[in-house]
Amino acid sequence: MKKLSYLLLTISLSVNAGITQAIDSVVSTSPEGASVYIISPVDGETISGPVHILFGLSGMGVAPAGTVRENTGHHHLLIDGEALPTAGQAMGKDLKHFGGGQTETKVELPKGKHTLQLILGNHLHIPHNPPVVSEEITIIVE
Ligand SMILES: [Cu+2]
Repeated sequence: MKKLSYLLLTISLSVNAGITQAIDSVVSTSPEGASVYIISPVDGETISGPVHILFGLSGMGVAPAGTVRENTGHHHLLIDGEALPTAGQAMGKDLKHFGGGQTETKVELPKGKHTLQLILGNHLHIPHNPPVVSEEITIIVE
């Protein structure tokens, strides 16, 4: 009986290890001090016409979606988002993905107040751990 329970314990430990490994392989870690930020426009800026947004990243590199490389990711833009994406899950269509490795974009926004925020995602569009998220800025389109 003692042998059997030892065997069961061994099996359950290796199953747990397998699950932890699977989670580790989809969520990428981010290095300490990594940050993403919106270079332009600046918080509170009033803009007429299309909004040209420049993305900044420090402490990490940009890599296209699908590219597995340590300490890299691609940008995701949240426009007028109410909540940040869920940790450990691929980001969906409520954000704009820049899977080609782009570091800027031009968007047409209706007149009024809008918020912009950047979130870095790994090769599978999953936020890093800890998440690399910019400050949310507010702009006015006229
Ligand atoms: Cu993505």
